[in-house]
Amino acid sequence: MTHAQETRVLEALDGFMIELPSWGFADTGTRFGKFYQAAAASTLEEKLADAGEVHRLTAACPSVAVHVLWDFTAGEDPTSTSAVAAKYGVRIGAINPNVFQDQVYKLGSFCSPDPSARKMALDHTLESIEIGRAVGSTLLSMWLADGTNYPGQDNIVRRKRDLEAAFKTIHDAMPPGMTLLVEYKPFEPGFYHTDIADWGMAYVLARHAGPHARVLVDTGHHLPNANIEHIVAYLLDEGMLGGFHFNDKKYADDDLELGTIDPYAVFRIFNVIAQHEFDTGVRPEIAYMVDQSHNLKPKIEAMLQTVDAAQTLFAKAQLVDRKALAEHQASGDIVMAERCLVEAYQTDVRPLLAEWRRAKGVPTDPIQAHRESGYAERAARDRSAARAARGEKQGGSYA
Ligand code: PSV
Ligand code: MN
Repeated sequence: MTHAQETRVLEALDGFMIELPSWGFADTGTRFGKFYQAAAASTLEEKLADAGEVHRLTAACPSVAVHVLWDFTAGEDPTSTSAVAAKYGVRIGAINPNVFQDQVYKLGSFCSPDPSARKMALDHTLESIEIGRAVGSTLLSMWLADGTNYPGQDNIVRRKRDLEAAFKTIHDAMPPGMTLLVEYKPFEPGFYHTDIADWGMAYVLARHAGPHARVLVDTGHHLPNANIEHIVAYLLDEGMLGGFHFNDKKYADDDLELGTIDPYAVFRIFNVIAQHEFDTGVRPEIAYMVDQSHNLKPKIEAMLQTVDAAQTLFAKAQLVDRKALAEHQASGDIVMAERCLVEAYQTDVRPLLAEWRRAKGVPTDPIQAHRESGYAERAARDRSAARAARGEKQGGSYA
């Protein structure tokens, strides 16, 4: 590796910050059951503490995405949350309104045929914007569970138009500097159609909403074999890529740690981002966020695995010889063009990542350092006691 390549990787890592999801530190499960961990976070403070631990060990995760209904108590002053976050060395990132949990949303939120459901979703989202304003957040992440389960269940175009109108109102209610991120998903819980099924629909809705709306790509929200980097390249070229929700999947929205199943696919996504930066000379503004729930692994370790995978694959993508690649592409030398990608992907960047971590004053092996710190054991002990004091259900033992 040349000195110039090393410098490029180290600088790229400096600009590659990854937001953690508060919900990734809590006990979650599948619809078949939940396996409790004594160290899992229950309160927002515990979630922020865990996120702070990940940031302390990586220097790469300074912000935390929050889910309004899961994290905030109605009537509570949200600004106190910023202070709690600061206590743990992090800040509040994307605000995620929750318009899918209440009984009223049985037929949808903004797309529901029931005007009271549409109103409740809008009111909640407008309140979420106020929370975002209070905590200084610059991102409003919208994912809807809206969809239908049977052909003929509802009028798809009526739903689209109601959604467009809602997003326009939401967009215009945002304070300056806030971006609306529109997330898509082709399935679940709607199994016939979802109202924002793919990036094209998210793009159209974001465009209709106004200039401060972008598309959010959740890597788990695609049908099998979708070419995600192609989608990312298009959105980047259109100036419409807002951010990512990182996770990996074998089948559907499995919420596995990034790169556990298909690391080359993640590399290819980072490759198109690096290519865009090379072509335009501008580093695109992208909100890199994790969206995972860890049902079996210890949550902090799972998060550390994702951060490590993201940094490793991001670093590799910086090593593609873009000049040679352009020449091979122009001359139609497919084999050599592909080799440019594969060689970068196969380069061992671990020593360089270790160098970056040493320069930041963080451990070169964050998982090992976390295990040695005793944090998990302390959290298990203290949180079990706290849950017992609150009369809440106890989790199982910390594995
Ligand atoms: C939905 O599957 C999703 O990806 C959305 O981003 C939600 O906010 C998140 O998961 C948590 O349920
Ligand atoms: Mn998501």
